[in-house]
Amino acid sequence: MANSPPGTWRPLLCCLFLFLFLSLSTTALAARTTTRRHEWEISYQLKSLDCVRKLSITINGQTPGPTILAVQGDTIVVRVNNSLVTENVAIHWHGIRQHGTPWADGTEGITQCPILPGDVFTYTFVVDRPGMYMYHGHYGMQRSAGLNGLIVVAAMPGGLDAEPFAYDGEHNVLLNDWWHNSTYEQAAGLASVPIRWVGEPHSLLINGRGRFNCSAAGVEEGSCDAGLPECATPVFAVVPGKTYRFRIASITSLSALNFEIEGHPMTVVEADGHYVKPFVVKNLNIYSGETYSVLMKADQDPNRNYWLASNVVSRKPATPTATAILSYYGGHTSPRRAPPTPPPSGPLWNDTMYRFNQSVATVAHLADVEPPPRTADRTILLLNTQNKIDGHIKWALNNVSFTLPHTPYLVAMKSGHLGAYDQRPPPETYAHQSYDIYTKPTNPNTTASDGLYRLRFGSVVDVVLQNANMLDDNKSETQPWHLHGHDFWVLGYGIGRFDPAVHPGTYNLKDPVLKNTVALHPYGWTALRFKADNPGVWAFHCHIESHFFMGMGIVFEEGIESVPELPKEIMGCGETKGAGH
Ligand SMILES: *[C@@H]1O[C@H](CO)[C@@H](O)[C@H](O)[C@H]1NC(C)=O
Ligand SMILES: *[C@@H]1O[C@H](CO)[C@@H](O)[C@H](O)[C@H]1NC(C)=O
Ligand SMILES: *[C@@H]1O[C@H](CO)[C@@H](O)[C@H](O)[C@H]1NC(C)=O
Ligand SMILES: *[C@@H]1O[C@H](CO)[C@@H](O)[C@H](O)[C@H]1NC(C)=O
Ligand SMILES: *[C@@H]1O[C@H](CO)[C@@H](O)[C@H](O)[C@H]1NC(C)=O
Ligand SMILES: *[C@@H]1O[C@H](CO)[C@@H](O)[C@H](O)[C@H]1NC(C)=O
Ligand SMILES: *[C@@H]1O[C@H](CO)[C@@H](O)[C@H](O)[C@H]1NC(C)=O
Ligand SMILES: *[C@@H]1O[C@H](CO)[C@@H](O)[C@H](O)[C@H]1NC(C)=O
Ligand SMILES: [Cu+2]
Repeated sequence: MANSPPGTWRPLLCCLFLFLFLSLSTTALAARTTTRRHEWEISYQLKSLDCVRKLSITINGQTPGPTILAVQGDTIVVRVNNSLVTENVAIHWHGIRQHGTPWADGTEGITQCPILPGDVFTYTFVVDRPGMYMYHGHYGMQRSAGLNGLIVVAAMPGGLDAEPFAYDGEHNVLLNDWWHNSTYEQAAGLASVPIRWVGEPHSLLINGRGRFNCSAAGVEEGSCDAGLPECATPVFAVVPGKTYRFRIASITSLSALNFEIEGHPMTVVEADGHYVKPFVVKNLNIYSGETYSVLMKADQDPNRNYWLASNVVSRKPATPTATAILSYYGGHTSPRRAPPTPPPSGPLWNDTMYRFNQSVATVAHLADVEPPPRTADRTILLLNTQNKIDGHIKWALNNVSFTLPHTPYLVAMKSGHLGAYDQRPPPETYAHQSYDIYTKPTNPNTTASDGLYRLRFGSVVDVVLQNANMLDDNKSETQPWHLHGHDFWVLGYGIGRFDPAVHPGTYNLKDPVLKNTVALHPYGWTALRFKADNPGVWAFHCHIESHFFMGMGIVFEEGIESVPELPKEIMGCGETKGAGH
C-alpha cells in the first residue's frame, strides 16, 4: 500500500472494502443461503386480466409474473430472454439495494443499456433483508403493460431480522391499475400537443385480476368475456381464529389506493421491508411503489364471506372498486359466493389529512429502530412543478425536467464518456422564500436536462420534496417518490411551504421509519435522509409511470470510483456501441 502512487490507494481501498463486503455477505451466510435461479422469457401475449382482451407483456406467459420466493441472504439469478421481438426491455428489482451489484438495478439509461430483442441478460443480486419487494419493467412504460411481480424474502430463521410479531399464515396481495389502451398509445398521447392524458384506469386489479363491465360503452364486440377464469374474483381463504399476515404491494401506474378487508381491522407491522410500530387501521392507504404487511385476525362469523376491496384515493375516482373475497374454511357458504353486503367504498378520496395522518403514524418498531445521523452534510430542496416545453406538458424538479441519456450513466462515468450527459449539475434549491406553491407557475416554461447530482461517498444527504400547484387552478397531486439503491429515513411531513429555518427542528430523529418509497402529499413537503454509501448511479423519481415519463425524476451518483469493472453485457448502446453486444 505504501508503495502505491498517491491518489490510487483510496479507490483501491474502496474496492477492497466492496470486495470484503461482498465476500462477507456471501461467505458468512454461505452455510445457510441458497442461489435461486430463474429462467424468464418475456413476450407479448393476449391477456384478459379484467375480462377485456389486451396485448400484455408476460413472463413465461404470466402477468403478473412469477413471485420470487427467497430467504434473506439468498442470491437471486434471473436469466431474462427478451422475446418481445420488436422491443427492448429492462427489469428493476424494486426495494433491493444492490450493494456491490449496481449494474443489476435494471434501470435502462441509468445502470444498463436495454436488453435487445432476441438477447439474453442475466441479473444476479443478493436479497440481504427480509420483506416484500417487487420487480417491474424500467424501460419506457413497460411496467404498465403488465411486466411486474412480487419478491417475498423471508427472514433468516433465528436471525437478527426475525419478525417482532407472530402469525399463523400469510397471503400476498399485489394491487394494480389497468388500462385497455396500449402503453404506446399512452406514451404518444403524453408526448402530444395538446396532451392526451392517460386518464383514470379502466380497472383496478388484485393479484392481476379485475372485472370490467362487458356491457359498458366502448367495449369492442367479442373482446370482453366475464366468464373467463383469468378474470375470476380471487379468493383468500382463512382458518377461523387464526392470525394472518397480508403482504400488500402497489405497483400502480397512476393511482393511489386504499385497501380494506371488510369487517377486519388490520394492524400495520411492516413497510418497505422494515418493521413499524404497530398501529391499527380500518383501511390502508398505499401509494405506487410501497409495500406493507398487516396482521388480521380471522375472528368474524365464518358462515359468510367478506370483501377485500381496493379503491382509488387522492384523484377523483372514475374506476369501479376492485374486489376479492375473504372466505373462512369450514364456514357454511361457498368460497366464491359474493358477500351479502356492498363492497367497501373506502374513505373520501379527497380527505388528504386522513392519508397524511397514516404517513405520520408510520414510525420504526421499537425493536427495529436505527437512528439516523443527527445532521446532514448536504441538503437538496426539490420543488415539484408541472411545466411546459414547447407546449408539451412536463414535470420538473427545481425547474429542470429530467430526460434519460442514451448512454447509461454508470457506463458513461466508468468509461469517461463525459459527452454522454449534461455535465452541469442540476440546482440544489429553488426560490423557497418567494415561490408561491398555491398558484400556477407564472411562467410554465422549463428546460430539459440529463444532468445528475454527484454525492460525496459516505456523506449524509437530506432531500426535501416540496409539492406545489399544477398548471390547473387549485390542483396539487400526491407524488410517490422512490429511491433506488438505498432506504431513507422519513424525517417529517408537512402541509404547506417548507421553511428550512423552522421545519428541520420538528424532524423525527428518534424513531423514523426507513423506506424506499414515500408520499409527497398535495401542497405538502416530505423530508428524507440517507447515507450515500452504495457505490453506483441511482434513480430517484416519482413512481407514477407517466410522471417519470414526463420528466419527474433525478439521478444520484456516489462512489463511482469504487465500482469494480462493469459487466460487458450492460453496454452496447449510445457511446458504448461496439462494447458488449
Ligand atoms: C429465447 O426464447 C426463445 C423462444 O422460446 C428461444 O427460441 C431462444 O432459443 C431463447 N434464447 C436463448 C438464448 O435462450
Ligand atoms: C384510449 O382508447 C380510447 C378508445 O379507443 C380512446 O378514446 C382514448 O382516446 C384512448 N386514450 C388515450 C390516452 O390514448
Ligand atoms: C354495466 O353497464 C351497463 C350499460 O351501461 C349497465 O346497464 C349495467 O348496470 C352495468 N352493470 C354493472 C354491474 O355495473
Ligand atoms: C371531496 O369531493 C367531493 C366529491 O367527490 C365533494 O363533494 C367534496 O366537497 C370534496 N371535499 C373537499 C374537502 O374538497
Ligand atoms: C389527523 O390527526 C389529527 C391529530 O391527531 C387529528 O386531530 C385529526 O382529526 C386527524 N384527521 C383525520 C382526517 O383523520
Ligand atoms: C413559453 O414558450 C413558448 C414557446 O414554446 C412561448 O411561445 C411562450 O411565449 C413562452 N412563455 C413565456 C411566459 O415565456
Ligand atoms: C424556469 O426556466 C425557464 C426557462 O429557463 C424560465 O423561463 C422560467 O422563468 C423558470 N421558472 C422558474 C420558476 O424559475
Ligand atoms: C381556488 O381556491 C381559492 C381559495 O379556496 C378560491 O378563492 C379560488 O376561487 C379558487 N380558484 C378557482 C379557479 O377555483
Ligand atoms: Cu408524480
